[in-house]
Amino acid sequence: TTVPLKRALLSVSDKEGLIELGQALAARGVELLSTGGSAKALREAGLDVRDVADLTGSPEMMDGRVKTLHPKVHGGLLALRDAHAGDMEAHGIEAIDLLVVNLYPFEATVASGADEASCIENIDIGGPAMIRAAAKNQGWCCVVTDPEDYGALLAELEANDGATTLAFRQRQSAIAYGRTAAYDAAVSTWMARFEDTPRRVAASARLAQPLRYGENPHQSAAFYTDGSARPGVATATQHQGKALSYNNINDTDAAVELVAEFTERPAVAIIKHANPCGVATGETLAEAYQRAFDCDRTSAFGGIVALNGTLDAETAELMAGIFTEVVIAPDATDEAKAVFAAKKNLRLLTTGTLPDPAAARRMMKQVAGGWLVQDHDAGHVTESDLRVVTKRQPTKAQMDDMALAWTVAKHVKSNAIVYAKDGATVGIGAGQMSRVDSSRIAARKAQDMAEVLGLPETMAKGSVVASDAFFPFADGLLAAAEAGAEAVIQPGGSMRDEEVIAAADAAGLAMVFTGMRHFRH
Ligand code: 93A
Repeated sequence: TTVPLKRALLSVSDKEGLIELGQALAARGVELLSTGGSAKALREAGLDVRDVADLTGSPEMMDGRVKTLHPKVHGGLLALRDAHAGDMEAHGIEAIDLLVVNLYPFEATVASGADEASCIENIDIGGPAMIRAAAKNQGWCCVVTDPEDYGALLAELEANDGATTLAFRQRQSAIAYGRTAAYDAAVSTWMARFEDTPRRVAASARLAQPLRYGENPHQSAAFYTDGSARPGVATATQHQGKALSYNNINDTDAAVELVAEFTERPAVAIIKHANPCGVATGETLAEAYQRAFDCDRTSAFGGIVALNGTLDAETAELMAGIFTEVVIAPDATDEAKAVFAAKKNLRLLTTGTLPDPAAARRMMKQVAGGWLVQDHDAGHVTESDLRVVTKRQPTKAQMDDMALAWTVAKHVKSNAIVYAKDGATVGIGAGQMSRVDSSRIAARKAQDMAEVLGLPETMAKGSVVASDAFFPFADGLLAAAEAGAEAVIQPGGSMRDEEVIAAADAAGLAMVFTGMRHFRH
């Protein structure tokens, strides 16, 4: 089952490590076959190379669209050296024992924002065809699709006297089919970009980082990126601190996606266990941070903080005062970085810009035996979508606070209840099985923080409240009114809307309906 390596075909777009590989193979007496650019690079390094066009007797044509699509190439890759010996002899086919191919950079071309013609030209046809052929013929042929595996290949040859073992070829075949599958998934996803229904799942996942463990230490885990250029946790630059954990990545994502919803004023979101425990806007980021922190100082301990603007020294000083796991911002000043430098365990990440919350993308959730796929919740209501349903009209300040509370509620696990006042959340209730419990928890938080801050009455006094889905009964609403809320924003649409509106009127509340729900589970 070991096959001595006599002839190799090298055809690579990413030329990294090509020369060294060519030299090492040549030193073992391997005959090198190669295509246009790869052959040129090898020749320039002084290596003896045979052009594929010379093997096939057919020149590269159509701007390279057809260069290796030929029976002499595919026969050489696919032939069973014993069973097909007759055919090989009859058609003058020479066995190819090793295929080294990496593909036209389709994903990178799409990510660079190139025009459609360039994207299409970067769909590799000959490369995947050869990869699949060589990978199928694993009994005889070895395939390598990633420069990162060149070292392993050379070690294999070294260990086996210039031959490859079946075990190695099987491993390489699995990698190879993984690569062509991901490649075709990326092409399919791109081609489906005009479709509005999520029919196909992007499977162009790339291992970004093995993680020490998953949600818990007994679960192994890894982080995969989808190759998209979306600014955020997957593409951020880490400036200091140890590697992010599974939970850190999950929370950091929640933080940056939430804060990106705020573009008009400096804003800060603090996340714990994927839920916000404080979100605030302010004149400055420092003010926004302080107010977000004051929403729930207890939970903010060990939290993840996202900012919508450049982290400055003043804000960094405030954050350095308590234990914070991760800070993520579009950028950070040198002074801010200097403040954090002393905090070895704090991770600082910058994203360059903020992600666009309105950008279309798909979300996937795995269930046993399958995946649920849906559009990302880019739902957004503007003031003109809102319907005032109570006798009392909300004030301008209440409208602003309701907009904030509603936006935050979209990022809180259901059932979500969010109290807000003067541009900051003052109580958040998340993830309860009953809405009235979420309401009570949020109210309780507002009360507790008032005590911590030494205020005479609850932080929710004179606040507004947002509910991510309708109040099915008046009880949740009345609990909010009792807690101090004076205006309510909610989707509406309950069978008992009339009863709920009457209760709001009786309690002297202003209430608006959004007509849109923001479940998040
Ligand atoms: O245009 S192709 O789809 N047609 C082919 O016949 C073909 N053969 C190899 N692309 C083809 N390739 C690709 O060319 C390889 O996958 C590799 O990415 C690239 C190497 O070209 P060069 O050696 O000219 O730089």
